Amino acid sequence: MAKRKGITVSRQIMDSQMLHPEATGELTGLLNELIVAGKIISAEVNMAGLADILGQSGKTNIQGEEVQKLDVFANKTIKRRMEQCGYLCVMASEEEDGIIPVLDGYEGKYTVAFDPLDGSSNIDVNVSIGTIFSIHQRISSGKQGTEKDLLQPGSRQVAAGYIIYGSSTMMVYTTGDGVHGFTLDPSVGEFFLSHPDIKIPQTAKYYSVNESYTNYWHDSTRAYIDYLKEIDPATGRPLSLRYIGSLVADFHRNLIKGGIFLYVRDKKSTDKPEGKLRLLYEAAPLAMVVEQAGGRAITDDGRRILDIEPVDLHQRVPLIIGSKEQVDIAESFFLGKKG
Ligand code: AHM
Ligand code: MG
Repeated sequence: MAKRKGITVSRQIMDSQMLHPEATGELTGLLNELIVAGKIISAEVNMAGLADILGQSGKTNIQGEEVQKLDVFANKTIKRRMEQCGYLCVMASEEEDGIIPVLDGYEGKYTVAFDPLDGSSNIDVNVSIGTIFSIHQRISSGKQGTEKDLLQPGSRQVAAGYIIYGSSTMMVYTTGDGVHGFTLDPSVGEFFLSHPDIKIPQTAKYYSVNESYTNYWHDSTRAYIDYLKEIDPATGRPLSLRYIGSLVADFHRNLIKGGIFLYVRDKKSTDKPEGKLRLLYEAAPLAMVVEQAGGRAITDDGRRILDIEPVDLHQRVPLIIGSKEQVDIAESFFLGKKG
């Protein structure tokens, strides 16, 4: 149950709009539309065990992965709400190949890139999954937006965040003035402020990596993960491994408790030379959230995720993200200064 502080997410968004006299209310409107989409998806996710919607639709997305029915539902729900909200000029979804236009006559000044249901391989086993979003201001000047509007670095995001469908549904977002977390109270259908001004603990308690890839790891990855298993004199124990395989859920736990998540390049990555995760739909929005919460997000060659200039809507990127102190240590291993 949400800690009832009485502040709804809409109120909070409105309050931060007030801090910017130049604001037109369009970003507020856009976030509110995303919240409605999130509530609809949340209801559907909660019903999934009951309704005959579970299982796979038999199609694959452009990444060649199985698309499950709830992914399709989440994708459609967000698209339909967004295409006529009047605040967007163009969209992109992890589930679709090209850019998604908005309805004629409804063009606005923002773009949104979204992963409609991240961690979808976990749907039918009741593990937390989530919707991730990234918002930019358009840079093109025509009527409809273009791909160029979406291919902007994460440092230019005006808002980013996620909705996690877990034991409760939460929305975590930033508009560049800290990170705020809201919990959905299903009895009234409202998100209430439950985690004001989230700060990620500087020291990590957990590490999240798919250890089954050990045999493919480069020496630097192996040396770093071995280091994490050494006894920390400060705590008398190693870091604990927690890996759900659902990025939003792994990220969220580490954000609240302190931790580091890694999905880096390995020796086997011939089909995915840059790792698995996508810059626009996963890495960049979570990087904005983590930095706003006092953490760090980099690649395995030390580049700041938010500085990367995207060249492709679906480009993948190696990701190291989490508590600052721990990302700093990881960086020294990956850059060959330790290990
Ligand atoms: P998805 O967007 O198709 O669900 O894939 C992304 C997911 C992430 O949520 C998760 O971190 C990762 O894939 C897990 O991959 P792996 O099974 O290789 O560990
Ligand atoms: Mg995903």
